[in-house]
Amino acid sequence: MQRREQPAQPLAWGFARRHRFTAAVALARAATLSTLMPTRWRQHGEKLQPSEKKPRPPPIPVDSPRRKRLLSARDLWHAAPMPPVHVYGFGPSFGLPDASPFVVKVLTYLRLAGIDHKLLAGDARKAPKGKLPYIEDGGQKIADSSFIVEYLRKTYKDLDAGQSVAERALATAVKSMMEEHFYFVLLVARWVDDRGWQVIGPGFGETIKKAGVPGFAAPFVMSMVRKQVVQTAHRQGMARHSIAEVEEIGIGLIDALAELAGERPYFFGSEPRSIDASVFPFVWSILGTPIAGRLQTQLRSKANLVSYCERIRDQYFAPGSF
Ligand SMILES: N[C@@H](CCC(=O)N[C@@H](CS)C(=O)NCC(=O)O)C(=O)O
Repeated sequence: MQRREQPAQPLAWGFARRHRFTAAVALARAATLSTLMPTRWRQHGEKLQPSEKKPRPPPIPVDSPRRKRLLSARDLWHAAPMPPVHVYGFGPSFGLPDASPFVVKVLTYLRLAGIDHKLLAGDARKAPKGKLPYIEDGGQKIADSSFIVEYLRKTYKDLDAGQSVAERALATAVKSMMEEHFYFVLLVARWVDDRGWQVIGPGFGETIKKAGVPGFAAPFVMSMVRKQVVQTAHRQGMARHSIAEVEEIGIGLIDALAELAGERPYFFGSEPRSIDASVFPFVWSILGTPIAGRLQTQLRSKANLVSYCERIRDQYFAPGSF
């Protein structure tokens, strides 16, 4: 195929046509930059010399009053009191700060460790795991008493620092014994055994009325919740035993606890540890709630556990402090 003849044109014209877009862009850039550039730069068409830039402020002398003022503001910021940890529970019961031993466990850790906190009425239906307690701290919610204690140990004060491996292992075993075994003995004594229900039922009725359940509906809600709790204890297995058998189990656990606790002020000696937060609430729940039965009689016969409980109660839960 033959090429078409191109008309002859000057060399400069061809160059201008080929580069017209590049030229237009360069012109536009220059126009924009010239309006944005500082006057001096525009006038001279060069960058500001370092000497013309805003000079760096001189360093603040170490012992100047201004430096001291700045430092003390920083120290104040760090030393400013933390807002209290918010603990959500059910509410006080029979002179105990809460009906739930797990809520009392969290309060016990907070008090043994000297962490500022506030106890508030919670709603298990709105709790992150559908159970109380949970806490709110620094904008985050933490549920389950054991995870809460872990959080408090890491964030505020570790009561178990320096604990031996053997003590740690024993603490894990005793914690499980109280929270996963003795708890269900307590549950049956309160909710399944009619003697227990007659004592705690009215207090529970008041709690649900305070939570907004109208008076006429309270008996219905109470019996519904009681049925649910009995069902839970039945599924777990404890409520399948007779009341006498459950009391036997409870007595065995109380005896074991009394042996392990010895005569020490706290479970492991003269200093409180996190295990005290798992033992004390269950002992206090039995001794403090006026449910006549073999569990309370057995616990009262253990002088070391009674004085352990009274010592922690009097020192950390003085009347009016919750
Ligand atoms: N493992 C949980 C147990 C807490 C728990 O069982 N809470 C009970 C009261 S003692 C509860 O909130 N029950 C309400 C429900 O199940 O709806 C913890 O350690 O916090």
